[in-house]
Amino acid sequence: MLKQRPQAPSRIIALFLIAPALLVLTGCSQVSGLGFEENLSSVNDISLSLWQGAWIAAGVVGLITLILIVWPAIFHRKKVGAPEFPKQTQYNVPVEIAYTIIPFIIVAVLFYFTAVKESQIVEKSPTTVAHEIGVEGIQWSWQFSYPEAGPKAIVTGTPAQPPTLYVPLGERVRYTITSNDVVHGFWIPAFMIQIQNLPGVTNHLEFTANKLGTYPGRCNILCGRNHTQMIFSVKVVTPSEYKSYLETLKAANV
Ligand SMILES: [Cu+2]
Repeated sequence: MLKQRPQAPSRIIALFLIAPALLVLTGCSQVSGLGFEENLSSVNDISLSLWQGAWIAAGVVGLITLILIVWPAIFHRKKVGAPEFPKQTQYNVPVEIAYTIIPFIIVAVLFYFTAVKESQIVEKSPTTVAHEIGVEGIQWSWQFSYPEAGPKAIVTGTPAQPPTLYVPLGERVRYTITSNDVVHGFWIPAFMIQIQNLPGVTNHLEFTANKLGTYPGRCNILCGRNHTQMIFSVKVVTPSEYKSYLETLKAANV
C-alpha cells in the first residue's frame, strides 16, 4: 500500500509552469542559425527562417507533450483508500477531435511554409544567368562541366581524387543536374542545398554563393557500394579567379 503523499508543494507547480517558459524565452533570445550560417548562399537566405521556425514549433510541441506526460505522474498519483483503478472513461469526443485537428493544423502550417520556400528556391531567373555549370552524378564521384570554357571543359573526380566545384562569389549560377547511372543527391550542407541527380531527367537549380571559402559537398542518396566516397569540395572564389579558372580549363582542353 502506498503512503499518503503530502499535498504537492506550490514550488513544484511553479517549476512546471515557469521552467518551460524560461526555456522557450532563453531559446528565443538565442535563435541562431541552429547549425547553419546566415547569408552563405542565396538558398540560406530563403531557408533559414523555415529551419528556425520548424525547430521552435518542434520545441513548443515537445514542451507541451512533456508537461502533459509529467503532470498526471505528479498530480494524479494513487491516493490512500482510493480504488485500484481510477474512474475509467472512453469516447471523450471533444478530446479526440482536438488531438486529430491540432496535428492536422501543425502539418498544414509546416507544409504551407515549406511549399512557399521551395517554390522560391527553385525559381528560375527570367533572364539569362551569369554562369552555367553542369553537375553529373556518376558511380562513384562527380563530373562538373563548365560550358563557358568549351564543351571539353569537364572535371571528373574519382573516389581517390574527389573533384572541386569552382563557384564565383556573388554571381548567380544555373546548375544543370543529371546522372548517368542511378539516383544521386547533390548536396552542399552549408548552403542548405540538395537536389537529386536523376537518370533520364534534367533538373535545374540556380543560386548564388555569398562567402569565399571551401565547403564540403556530398551525395546524400544511397547510390551503391561506394556511395560514401562520393564527396567533393565547393570552392567559392572571386569572379576574376573564376574567370582565370575557366581560362585554365580552356587551355587544358583545347
Ligand atoms: Cu551517389
